[in-house]
Amino acid sequence: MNAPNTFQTIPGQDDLQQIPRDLSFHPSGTTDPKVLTRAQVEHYNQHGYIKPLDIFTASEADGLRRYFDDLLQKYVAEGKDSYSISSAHLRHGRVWDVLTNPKIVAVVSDLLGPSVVAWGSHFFCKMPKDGKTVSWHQDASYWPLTPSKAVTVWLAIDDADRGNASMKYIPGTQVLGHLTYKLSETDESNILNQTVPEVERYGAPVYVELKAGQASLHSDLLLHGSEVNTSDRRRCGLTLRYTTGDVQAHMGWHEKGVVVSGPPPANWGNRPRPTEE
Ligand SMILES: O=C(O)CCC(=O)C(=O)O
Repeated sequence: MNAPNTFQTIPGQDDLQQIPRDLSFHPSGTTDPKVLTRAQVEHYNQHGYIKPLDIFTASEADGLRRYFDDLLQKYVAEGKDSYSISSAHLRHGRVWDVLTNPKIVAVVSDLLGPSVVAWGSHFFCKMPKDGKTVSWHQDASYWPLTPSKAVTVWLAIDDADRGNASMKYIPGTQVLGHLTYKLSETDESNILNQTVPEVERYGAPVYVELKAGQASLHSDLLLHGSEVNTSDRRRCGLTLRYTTGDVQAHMGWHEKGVVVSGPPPANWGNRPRPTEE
């Protein structure tokens, strides 16, 4: 039987609650990073994120944006919306290439160590004035993975700034464990379905302003979200997700895996590059 190439973006609450998960922060133990500085590794451990990272040149970023424009047009023509392109590396060779890009893998390996599995790719594309938010949440809360050792590289496809609803983080919240959340209210117009309330008690937000081709990186336990895009400019980011080979994936999520560093772990799949661009 062929491995699946689509997955539910938001697993059911009941399914998640049945999985015993260790949702505690695992700091990076790297003392001798190859591409990051020690200060960046330390910043990740203390604050839960690193930004900005220069990944693609302006002309490479331009090529990627044009690729995404075409891809989005195809999805929209099929009646899908600008947040629907998820697990894209299982269907689109060009996204698989970005997920396995050596420059990005080197950054992630500096934090996670020698065994790294790439397993997620989802475009969060905020169209101008589309009214959608991403409410404050922790990624690990949604994922059937244990222990919580995943990091996200958020690659800017468009320039992202406060004006067009860049992401925002609450620094240091990755060490607080699994925070209490409520299911989001309809009027939040949340792209996901959980909201951590009253986040002011955890500190002030930091806004993740990036040029197209730059990236930020955050822990799966860091509180983050983004507001409504009230501008006339699109704000698209490609989220790329990575974890270590010892992490157990439930609900069949091991089938999303692409081994990008180290020997293939027995508990993960290793998906080849799709032929479709
Ligand atoms: O792009 C956004 O606005 C939110 C992205 C997000 O929640 C994530 O990277 O996990």
